[in-house]
Amino acid sequence: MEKTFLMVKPDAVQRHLIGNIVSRFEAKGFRLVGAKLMKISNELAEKHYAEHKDRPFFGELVEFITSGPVFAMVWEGENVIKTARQMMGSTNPSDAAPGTIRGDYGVVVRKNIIHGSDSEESAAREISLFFNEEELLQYDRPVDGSIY
Ligand code: DAT
Ligand code: MG
Repeated sequence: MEKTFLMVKPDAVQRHLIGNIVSRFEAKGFRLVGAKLMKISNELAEKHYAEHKDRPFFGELVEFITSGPVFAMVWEGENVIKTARQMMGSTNPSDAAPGTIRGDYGVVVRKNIIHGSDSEESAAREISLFFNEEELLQYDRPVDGSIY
């Protein structure tokens, strides 16, 4: 089953949005297979955002993502990578549709509430950066028979 890496960013942890965000993916029918509240080191932040290292906002981005606790998660489900990106909304909350997470809660691009992997390759890379294999669970849910 496809997996993606999602992370509630420090702004949204401070704003008590962890539960709301987790609820959306639970209600959708995706399965949570790993989660932890953690403080990201500078080294991990630079690896996670390596594709942006030459962008003018890279320093600010690393400073923000390391500024306080984040809630890191792995979710599983059919087409979860693409669907989670749609549920998050556009990168800039001012372009994000109402009903999406960024559209409902974000105002500016620097504090856009949530991260989500954008491809199978980035999902595999990001999951292995943030989680050990023992931290990812496999379990059955009777409700899956009503989702699939
Ligand atoms: P996404 O998080 O939607 O995958 P991205 O990978 O292009 O977006 O950028 C990573 C993060 O960097 C994004 O969530 C917020 C920040 N960011 C992107 N563009 C920015 C900009 N022009 N100014 C400041 N921060 C920006
Ligand atoms: Mg991205």
